[in-house]
Amino acid sequence: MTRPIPAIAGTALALAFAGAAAAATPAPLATGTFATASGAAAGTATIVPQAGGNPVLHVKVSGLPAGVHGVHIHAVGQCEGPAFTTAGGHLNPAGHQHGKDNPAGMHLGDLPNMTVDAQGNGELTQAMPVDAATLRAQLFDADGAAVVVHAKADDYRTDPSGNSGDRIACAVLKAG
Ligand SMILES: [Cu+2]
Ligand SMILES: [Zn+2]
Repeated sequence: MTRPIPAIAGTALALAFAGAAAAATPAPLATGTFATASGAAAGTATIVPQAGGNPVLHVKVSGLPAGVHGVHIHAVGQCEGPAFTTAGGHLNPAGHQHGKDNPAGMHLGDLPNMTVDAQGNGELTQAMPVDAATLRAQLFDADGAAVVVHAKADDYRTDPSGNSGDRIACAVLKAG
């Protein structure tokens, strides 16, 4: 009866490796795929939980106009082009005004501007100001949530949307 012992040890080792892999790359809290006003695929939004810290949002876009663009989490998970007004206003459970530079700000959904390069590519990484459980509850309420990219830069101050102009890409956030 020597065979079961190495078999059990091997299983334990495999589980240990699986656990380490899971800790290194946790399952996303939320994911979404951007579409432009004309319906073209334009990249992804992912929110990933962090060990010992708040979740981090990562936006990666392609095929968008070069320049500096406002990006926000909006309060409704509906992206009906071309205007994407169905996504509602900024995610704002605390009833604040818009923008980190606004004395009465900011919205939970407010994010830094994203620069899109001459090839149409842009990336944004931002730690969220709340923990995973709080964010999950706010994103996945009855009407969901979406990430929106705007035509112009967000001035971080002007209510309700930082003068960031038209909505040019939108991604409905889905759990996991
Ligand atoms: Cu917005
Ligand atoms: Zn806002």
